[in-house]
Amino acid sequence: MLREYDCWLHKRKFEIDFEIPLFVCADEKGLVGSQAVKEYCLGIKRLVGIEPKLTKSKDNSCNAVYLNSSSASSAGSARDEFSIKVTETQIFITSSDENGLLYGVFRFLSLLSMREIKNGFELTDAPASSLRMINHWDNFDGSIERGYAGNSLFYKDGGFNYDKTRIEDYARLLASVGINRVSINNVNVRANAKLLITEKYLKEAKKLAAIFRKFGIKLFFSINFGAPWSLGKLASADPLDPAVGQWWKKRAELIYKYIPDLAGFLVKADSEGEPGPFQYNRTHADGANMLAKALEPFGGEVIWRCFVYNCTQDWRDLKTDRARAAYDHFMPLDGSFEKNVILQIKFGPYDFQIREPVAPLFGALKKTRHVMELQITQEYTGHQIDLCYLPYVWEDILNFDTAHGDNSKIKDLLKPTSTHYPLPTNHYIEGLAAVVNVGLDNNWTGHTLAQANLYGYGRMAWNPSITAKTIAEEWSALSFGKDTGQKVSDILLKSYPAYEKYNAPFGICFMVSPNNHYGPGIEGYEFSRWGTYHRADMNEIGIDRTPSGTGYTDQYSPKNAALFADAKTCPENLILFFHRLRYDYVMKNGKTLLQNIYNTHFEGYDEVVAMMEDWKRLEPLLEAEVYKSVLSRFERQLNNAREWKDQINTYFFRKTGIADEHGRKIYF
Ligand code: GCW
Repeated sequence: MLREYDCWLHKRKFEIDFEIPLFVCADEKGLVGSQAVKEYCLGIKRLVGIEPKLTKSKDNSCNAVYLNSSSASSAGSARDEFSIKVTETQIFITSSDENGLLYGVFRFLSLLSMREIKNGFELTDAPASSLRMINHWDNFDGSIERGYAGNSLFYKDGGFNYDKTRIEDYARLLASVGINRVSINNVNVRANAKLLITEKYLKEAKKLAAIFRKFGIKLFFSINFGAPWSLGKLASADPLDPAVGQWWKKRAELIYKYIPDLAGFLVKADSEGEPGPFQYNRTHADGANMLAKALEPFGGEVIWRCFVYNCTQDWRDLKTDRARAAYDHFMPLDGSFEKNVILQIKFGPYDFQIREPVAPLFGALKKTRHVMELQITQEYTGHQIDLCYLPYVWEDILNFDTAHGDNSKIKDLLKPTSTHYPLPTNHYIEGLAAVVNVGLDNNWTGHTLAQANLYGYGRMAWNPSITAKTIAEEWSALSFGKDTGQKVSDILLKSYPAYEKYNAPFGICFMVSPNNHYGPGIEGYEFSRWGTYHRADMNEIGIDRTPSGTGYTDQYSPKNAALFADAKTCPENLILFFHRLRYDYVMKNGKTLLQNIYNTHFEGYDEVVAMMEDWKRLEPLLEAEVYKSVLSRFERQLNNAREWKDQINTYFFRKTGIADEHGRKIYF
């Protein structure tokens, strides 16, 4: 097995310059607590080459590492919190709950690996959010919707089929960065996946849940809202029909017999053709609440996605604005959801585009529990062929100030909940969910450097104030050692700006080739039903989303509404999301919009050339397999960047007839 498989939990690769006590004192009886102890021993063996010995000691008198998840000193501490304390002869990793101990152990191991553990080291840390979730879009036939790293880890040929060790390794990776929830099947619940909630598959799901459980991870199932009629043969799936509610209650009873700690259901309803409450003229609160009542007796939660929009728009319709949809549907329902309903809102109003504004529901929703959805799998960001380090843009998202009151940045709104069913009396964001980028490829993520995106997601969900730079340095040091790591980290940080520059310009979105979403397709969505138009003509491009246009800007707080509505104050990386502009519009650097489009596209391509050169210089420092596999991805990325650059530049040159002021080659 190649090293890439170990990701950031690498086997001994470089020297650890701290002397670790060889005894471990622990008396953990719980499932997760004893796993934490096991992980400690495995981790030390991995990093130092020696397996520590377990011992029990009543007092703290040994030269040892003490692991304790019922530490009195941290009573009253936050959920999942841990403390690490290092003295000359002893190490204490303590917490007040078992998950906290597991997270403390993993953090200690990574700090040790990064050579940051020394005598006197102390750290207390707790996550900023309660829900740190991974969404799988895995289908039962083994395929993964928008998956770019091989087939599903869980399914094959219509049912469960997995390598137990691999799942355990996966759960370890996730827990090591603080993930505590995983939805295991695609939100588009089709074919045999509809049967996941039947006995045949529940028996299997139970075994999978047992593997994740040890690592403090609970499962969600994606369910099909139409199940009462498609599976249960009822006349409808109308959420207000008592027979439908009853059907779900019975179903929940059955499910919880197999998995008593199932976290709940994840639901995509009335979205891109999936069934939902609109079919019965009911609201999304009616739909979500009906399911919530079925899960409530078991402590389950319903995560209800807000990705609801008209996907059969006529491109001739200039009034409907897809960007408005989530807010228009869900804002009026604020306060009408059950206590165990959590809305899951994509970070932007469209769909995981390279640059979108943060969705206006954040900060505005006051009485409804909610989380933010990100996409780690690189659907629109280069399919894990192109290098695109996503924490770079997540940092921007987390730093966005919703301007709804004080301390209203997304990262400030992320707060852990203290009880199982917190009352939604505030507008806090309870956590993050993200569509994952893993599959059966040996290195998990197709592009080895895309492992940084998975790592980074976990770290940011735990601590939204951490910077993309810090994460890049951590991940690179853990994966390549500190010195080589620094150089890899520099490449990661260059990758997002480069990708953004050769992609659709200035927040215009959706110039990607239709359906598969890799490479340019400048008018690919222009005359289709998906509601994502740029409406470029010979003079202008973009949608006017100000009050004189679709009025989308008014969904923001007054401060942001004004900021976005004025082209002069609107951030330029989003200017074409909000405004319809002439090509001769003069941007802040004194150049026209058109010239800026040309410039960024030439630059983006050149930056890929430069990243590839940087990578080539690392050859002597890297394992040959990693070096070669990443290099071959850079070669493909270069072709892609070239297509983007040339097609975009040619497109605008043909529309406008205005040449590049530097006379660079544009094809026409
Ligand atoms: O981005 C779009 C994808 C679909 C996906 C959908 C969603 C699971 O193209 O493949 O379906 O979003 O988020 O539901």
